[in-house]
Amino acid sequence: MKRPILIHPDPRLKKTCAPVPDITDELRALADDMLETMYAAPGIGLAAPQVGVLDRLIVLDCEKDEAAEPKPIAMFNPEVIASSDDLNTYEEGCLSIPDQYADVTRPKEVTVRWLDRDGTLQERDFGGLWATCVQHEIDHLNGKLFIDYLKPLKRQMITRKMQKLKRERARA
Ligand code: K1U
Ligand code: ZN
Repeated sequence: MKRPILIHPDPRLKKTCAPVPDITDELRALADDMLETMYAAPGIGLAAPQVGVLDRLIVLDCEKDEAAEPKPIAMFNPEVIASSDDLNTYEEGCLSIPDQYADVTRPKEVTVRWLDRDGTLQERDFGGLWATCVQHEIDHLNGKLFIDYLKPLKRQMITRKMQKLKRERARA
């Protein structure tokens, strides 16, 4: 089931999410809903707070080749356990901040540890767009948006645009 995506500003997007104590069928169903919502948007990642659930769960699929098999990953309680000193700048977007893009600089490579949908501990190195996206999604779990990396004036400008968009959507 596709779920509505919250649009910034929303207090739920600023909260720190709670670790998941164990992986229940309800959480597996939420991960499936989030993947469906992400693919439909379309997007390459989604975090639970973006659908109003304050649990530490993210999904992502950064496979760029449309002819390739999809590569969905659901991560419960994801943690960056190592980051490269090398940095990479990418023009990021966010499904909670539609049609706004800005350069964000982050570690180029990261090692992430998480629980998969069976409750098995996984650890993997990510580079390229996967590294950018997984860091963006983990930021969501800590109440941080990509616009928080921007200068205050640019962030304010984007926030005002989103307030206007929300007013227009409420009237439609
Ligand atoms: O978390 C989100 O809001 C999803 C976001 C993830 C993301 C994008 C770019 C850099 C870092 C993280 C998106 O998916 S925005 C949409 C997007 O980037 C995209 C959509 C369709 C095809 C390819 C990319
Ligand atoms: Zn986002």
